[in-house]
Amino acid sequence: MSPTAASPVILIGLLQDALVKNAINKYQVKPSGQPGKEGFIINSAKNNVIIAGTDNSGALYGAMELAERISTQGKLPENLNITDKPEMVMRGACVGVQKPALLPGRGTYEYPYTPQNFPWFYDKALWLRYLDSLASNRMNALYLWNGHPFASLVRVKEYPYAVEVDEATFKKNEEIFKFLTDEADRRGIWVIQMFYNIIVSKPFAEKNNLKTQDRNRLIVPIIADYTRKSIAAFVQKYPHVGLMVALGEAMEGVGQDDIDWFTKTIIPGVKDGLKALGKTEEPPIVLRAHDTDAPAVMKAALPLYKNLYTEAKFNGEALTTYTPHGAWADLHRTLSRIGTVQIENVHILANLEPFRYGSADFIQKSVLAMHNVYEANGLHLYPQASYWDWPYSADKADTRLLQLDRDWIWYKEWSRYAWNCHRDRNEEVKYWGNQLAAMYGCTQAQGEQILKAYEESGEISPQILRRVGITDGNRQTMTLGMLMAQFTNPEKFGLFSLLYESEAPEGEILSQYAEKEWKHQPHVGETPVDVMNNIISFGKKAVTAIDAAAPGITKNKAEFNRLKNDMYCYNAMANSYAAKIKAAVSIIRYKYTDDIADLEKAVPDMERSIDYYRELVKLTKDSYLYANSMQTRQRKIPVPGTDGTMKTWAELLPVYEKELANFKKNIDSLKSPDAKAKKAKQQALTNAQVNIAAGYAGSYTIVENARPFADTAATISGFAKELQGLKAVQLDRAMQIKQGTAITFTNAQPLKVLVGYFNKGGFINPDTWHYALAPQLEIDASANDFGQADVKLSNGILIPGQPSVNIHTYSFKAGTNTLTLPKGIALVLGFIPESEPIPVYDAGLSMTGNIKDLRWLFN
Ligand code: ADA
Repeated sequence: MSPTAASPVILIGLLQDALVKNAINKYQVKPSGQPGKEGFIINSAKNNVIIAGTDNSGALYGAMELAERISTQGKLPENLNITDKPEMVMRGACVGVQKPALLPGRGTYEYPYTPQNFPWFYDKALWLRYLDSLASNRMNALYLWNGHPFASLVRVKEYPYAVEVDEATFKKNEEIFKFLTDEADRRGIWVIQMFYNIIVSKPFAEKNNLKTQDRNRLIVPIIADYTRKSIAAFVQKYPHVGLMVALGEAMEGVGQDDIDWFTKTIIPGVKDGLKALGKTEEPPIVLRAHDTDAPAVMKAALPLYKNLYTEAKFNGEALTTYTPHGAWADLHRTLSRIGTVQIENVHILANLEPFRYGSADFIQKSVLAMHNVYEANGLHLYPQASYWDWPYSADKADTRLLQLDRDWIWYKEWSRYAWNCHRDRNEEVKYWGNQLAAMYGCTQAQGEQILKAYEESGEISPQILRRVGITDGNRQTMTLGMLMAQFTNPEKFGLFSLLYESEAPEGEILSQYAEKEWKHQPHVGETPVDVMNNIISFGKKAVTAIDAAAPGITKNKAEFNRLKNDMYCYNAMANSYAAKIKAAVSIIRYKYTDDIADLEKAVPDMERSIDYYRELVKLTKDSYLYANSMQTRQRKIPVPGTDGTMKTWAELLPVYEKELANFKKNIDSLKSPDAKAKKAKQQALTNAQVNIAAGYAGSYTIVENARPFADTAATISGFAKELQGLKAVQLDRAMQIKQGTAITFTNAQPLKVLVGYFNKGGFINPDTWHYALAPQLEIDASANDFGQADVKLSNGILIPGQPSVNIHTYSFKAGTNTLTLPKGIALVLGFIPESEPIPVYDAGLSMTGNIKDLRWLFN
């Protein structure tokens, strides 16, 4: 062939194809290596090109690689000799078939697949765009998340009534599901349907007089039978769809039931489906490590089923660090070492919502940590923001923006590093600079400035959350700010210690920092004051970089302006947080000094923090619809977000203004001699009228030496005065450990039940499993259904030899009700009228002493 020959021939095939083999021989092509699964070679053969994949996906990726090179170079590159394959074997993204708010009369995650609920689900053109973008990022999995998809997709002969969509919708669902799985398959993408246990459909629940979900439910035979048959029907209908299982949440906490449910219901369901089809090829099952003892479940399951994967959250429901360690890292490694593939779930990004995020540096380091620290080999990526509002972003625009477009760089960065994270950093700066220059029609240098803006701003939210945040969970929306009480007494807001122990570099939280300062001890690792200084500098640099790029923008100007506005938002947020951290350091110092001057010193910093917050209000009020996409009662921090409220900065501003006004007022009151030490008068709570159904161990009145358990000699040695004389329920400790607690009662008026939980420490500490786990929204989305999530009276009762006790309240309407508590010991301390306020404070009854509670200063 001569160089002047007509168009070059590009041969695309599989390595084992005869045509490919012949061409390789004929042109004496010597590939530079052996591509593995999903890999490919690209070689020049004279002026023709051979692309050979190990498999179909490899051939597809090889063709895409060549196309990209042609488009960057503007011509067919010469002398190609490329061998490539992905590092991570599973590279997937997820879409939530879920909504920002609950449907009327339904619980969390209960969203039937219908055109009313999810118009976008039936939009084929949108699916094709999304699948194309996944394929162009060489992603090979698409996860659909839903509580109970089966009643929208399959009909089970024995339970026809369980289907919860009408006939026309059922047909539509069949059609679109088939379309989606076929189209995904054509692009080398494997669809995986996720579901939670043990949720059942509404009609199924009503017919069988059950709840659709119940956190404290043990395995119920009819639900097991229905679930097994639903899974079998699903596998029969869609043998090429994988399943992803969350054993946690709507089932009694970690324990044997989880193992049984997986090995006696789910796996047999899949096998039944295969048997009915006469197939032996096992579809993959991904086991989530969420709210379950995944290593124990895997141990029991592997002898029964081979095609298993595990999955756990990378940094909880946030992005906080690329240096994870501690118990959470141990869990990931334990799962990886089972020998199956461990997939890293970049779950909801509760601290990034809603601003744009695109730090290639942070993301590359995170993927490196997935391999090196967690020993994992898969990625499961959530949308960058607005997960609950798919496909839309939170931007205010005449036509809503699609996440797919807005967050292109998020998907592209993660998938590029999932394919290969061992890339040279300098080259990466050039690569992304080039991508951004192409996107915005600017110079390479300006493209690199945009990358810089992303990378500087990309440190801000991770650092804030991991140093001063309350939780890695989506009950906190970090970009909306935090109350000062949450800085000074985070333990009163359900401080989630795993965030600090595993999902942050080694360092100190505010209280540790203050203690060390007071005792003149050296600091260890990253301190809140370091972060305070860092974020100010990151914010400034991000704004400078984006401003430097601005004059050169010739394409996608509207989007550039939104990105620029986000950089200004990051800067204002960083400054607002920094000033508040500074104020918090002085206020916490007051715990040691009792010197009002320390409080007064904090006032100007709090004022500055609010000034920056006002700026944030201005920057966001015309650009964002909301900060957080989960707009249910699960949202708790900075303030509860019930019924879609408290989701914008403008709504939060008066809260922060009020807290400052209260602070000033309380400083004044501290200064006036008669008001000093003014304490809320302690009044005993009133017993509500209630009839408790028979069958409980008995009742007792809260007095000193009362016995809370019928089967032990333990006695109460101290209690908050408010509890004096309350009629409590005496419980059977052994039964509580074995079965959990369920108390049925009838009340003519609405009431609250006082429940005491022992402070057992982190939820992954197996030494304390005999204590019931207090409500925890990180692993139980229903944990505030009765208003029980917050601690009301901390350290409220003392039983020698036991950990201190935090008292929560559960609200019930008039009628016959059942209080159900998880397995393990807990106290039921009485019933009070719903209208009676319960003081929220720390009674200090603990063996380890009181942590000074400063919350009152801001009320
Ligand atoms: C928590 C979180 C939920 C969901 C869940 C999960 O309960 O609040 O929104 O993300 O975890 O499935 O991991």
